This record gives sequence, C-alpha cells and structure tokens, in this order.
Amino acid sequence: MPRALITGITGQDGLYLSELLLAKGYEVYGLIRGQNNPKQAVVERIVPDVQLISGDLTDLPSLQRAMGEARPDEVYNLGAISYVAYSWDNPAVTTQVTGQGVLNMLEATRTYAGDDVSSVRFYQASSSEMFGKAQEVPQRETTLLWPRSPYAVAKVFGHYLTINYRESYGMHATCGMLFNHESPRRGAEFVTRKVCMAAARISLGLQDSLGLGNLEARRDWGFAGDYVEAMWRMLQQPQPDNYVIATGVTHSIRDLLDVAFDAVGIEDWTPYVRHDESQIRPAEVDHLIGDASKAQEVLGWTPTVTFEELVQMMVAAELDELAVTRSLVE
Ligand code: NDP
Ligand code: GDR
Repeated sequence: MPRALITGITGQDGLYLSELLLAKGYEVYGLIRGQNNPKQAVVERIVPDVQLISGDLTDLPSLQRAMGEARPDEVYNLGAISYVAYSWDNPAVTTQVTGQGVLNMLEATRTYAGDDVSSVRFYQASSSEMFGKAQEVPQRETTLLWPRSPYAVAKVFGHYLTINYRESYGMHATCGMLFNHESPRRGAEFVTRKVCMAAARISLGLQDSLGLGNLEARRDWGFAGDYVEAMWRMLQQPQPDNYVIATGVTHSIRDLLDVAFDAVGIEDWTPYVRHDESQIRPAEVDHLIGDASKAQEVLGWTPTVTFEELVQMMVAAELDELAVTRSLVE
C-alpha cells in the first residue's frame, strides 16, 4: 500500500487530494497545526481514514518527526498562507510559512530519504500568481516569473528551491504551477466562494448586499477536484518536472456575478453589489491565462468542469447548506 504525507490537509486541496489517494488505496497522513485546530473536526468528518500528525511548516523538528511517523512514498506540500491579500498585511509570516516552509519540507524529505533520495517523491504547490505581471500570454512552464505580492514572491522562492533540490540532490521533486481552482470547499475569503455564498443568501433574503473590489479582474478558474488529479499524475511520472495546470479560459468578476446570480434566479446583480475599497490590492496581476498543453501531452490531463458548471455547483452547495441550517433551526 503506497503511503502519502499531505501538508495543508485542512485546506480545500488537502481534502480533495485525500479523497483521491484513499480511493486509490493509499495510506494517507495529514499534517495538522495548532494545539486545537478547529478544522480537525472537518477533516475527521470528510476523510476519517486520514491519519493526522501534529506539526507546523515553520518547525523543522516537527516535520522531521512527521516524516518518521508517516514514512511516505509521496509528499504533497500543499500547506501555505494562501490568501494573496493577507500577504501584504502579514508579509513576514507569509514568507516564513509559504517560502521558508518549503525549505523545511524539502530538508525533512531529503534527510528522511537518506542515500536513496529519489525514493520519496515530492510535490510543491506552485502558483500562477508567480507569473504576476505576465511577460507572455498564455503562460507556460518557461514563462519568466514576475511576482506581484509577498505571497507570490514566497511561492517563487519555493518553486526555485524545489527545482534546486531536484538538480542539486537528484530528488524526485515536482512543481505544479496551478492556476485558480475552486469548489464548494473553497475558503470564504476567496472571491468565487464569497460571491456564491452571497448570491444564495441574498436570494433567500438573508443578506442585503455584497462588497467587492476590482470587478474587472480576470482569472483562469477550474475545479479543484480536477486539479488534485493532476498533482497525483505528476508524481507518477518517472522524471520530476514542472507543469502548468489551467483551463486556458478566463472570466472576469462580472462574469462570476452573472453566473452566480443567474443560478438563483436574479437577472440583475447591480443593485446588490457595492464597491469595497478595502478589497483593492496594492498591486494586481495582469492577464493570467494558462497553457496546459504540456500537462495534456505528458500527463493526459484535461479539465472536466466548465466555469459555468463550477459556479453553478458552488451556488447549489450554498443553497443546500442553508437549507440544512434552516431545517435545524426550525
Ligand atoms: P487553503 O488556504 O485552503 O489551505 C492552506 C492549508 O495550509 C491549510 O490546511 C492550512 O492549515 C495550512 N497551513 C497554513 N499555515 C500552516 C503552517 N504554518 N503549518 C502547516 N500548515 C499550514 O489552500 P488551497 O487548498 O486552496 O491550496 C493548497 C496549496 O496550493 C497552497 O499552497 C496554495 O498556495 C496553492 N495554490 C492554490 C491555488 C488555488 O487556486 N486554490 C492555486 C495555486 C496554488 P490551517 O487550516 O491550520 O490554517
Ligand atoms: P487570487 O484569489 O488572489 O487569485 O489567489 P482571490 O479569489 O482572492 O482573488 C481573485 C481576484 O478577485 C478580485 N476581487 C476580490 N477578491 C477577494 N478575495 N475578495 C473580494 O472582495 C474581491 N473583489 C475583487 C481580486 O482582486 C483578485 O484579482 C488564489 C489563491 O488560491 C492563491 O493561493 C493561488 O495561488 C491563486 O489563486 C492562483
């Protein structure tokens, strides 16, 4: 039975990846931080077969202990401070977790693997945010990186360090350069979930309005379930490499509002949406759109969920959850 260690187990991708690996017969270990993490209960409910190990990406000894306990064949480093806006307000802690945390995980993996360093396969969650001020459209694996936030700078550090450990030590260390991927499990701070929650609540009279920042921002949005499949396929390759994972289609926040409000029967969302200046970022990323043709050729990977299907799925999940909450209250 193959064994996997996942950092970021309580996050969106950690949950989907756990489900995928468990279904494939893996023994799955998840790193969980904090002395009483409130999300532990969520992990235990959704993926009860995952074995949780206490540890923190900023604490190398805890990671070394986790490696010894999990004895993994594959390590998926998904843990990070992942909210871009937060990284301007908290640049030092973002650098420590999202940047230095990668160094800690690479070191823990390398020293655990010992002489047979390529026997443990390593996945690093790199990001399309690294392309930032895009130097080429669409972006591919070779596009020059130009990060635009402390988060993206930390991701660039982790990306190049992963490549460096591959080249220096012969580690089977792979970078997935993933564009935005969403789902009903997306954190409520991210714009897709925020809009879908608000559309559902407004349609039921539970909320009056929704404050948003830049409505012209565009993203290449896919479904998280598809993207964790790509992560797994990357680690099944004989050689480590870098792969862009994307849909190749972009939409604006306005398009997101159109689909989400349409899904609840509201044709015109403009009376409900107000400008929230606090959501404007010190620097925005440009035209991010990914070219995943390498992943398609080498991994046989293609996205299966369209933008419209994704947003409709997320709104439907919000409505279901609100119906459950209401039935409990009544
Ligand atoms: P989430 O924000 O949902 O999850 C982040 C995870 O990191 C959580 O489990 C969190 O734990 C954990 N974490 C935070 N700080 C620490 C720490 N100090 N030590 C250990 N774990 C920590 O992210 P996603 O699931 O959406 O993304 C997974 C990875 O992929 C992240 O690295 C993200 O940056 C990257 N990425 C995501 C994309 C996306 O569109 N979703 C696109 C490209 C890259 P806790 O619950 O305790 O806070
Ligand atoms: P992003 O996701 O920064 O792309 O990072 P987010 O959903 O936060 O923002 C997307 C775009 O929407 C605009 N926007 C708003 N965003 C939020 N969160 N809240 C608002 O009210 C709002 N109004 C407008 C933003 O300006 C931005 O342009 C995600 C994360 O998962 C990263 O970890 C990951 O690396 C990248 O995707 C790829």
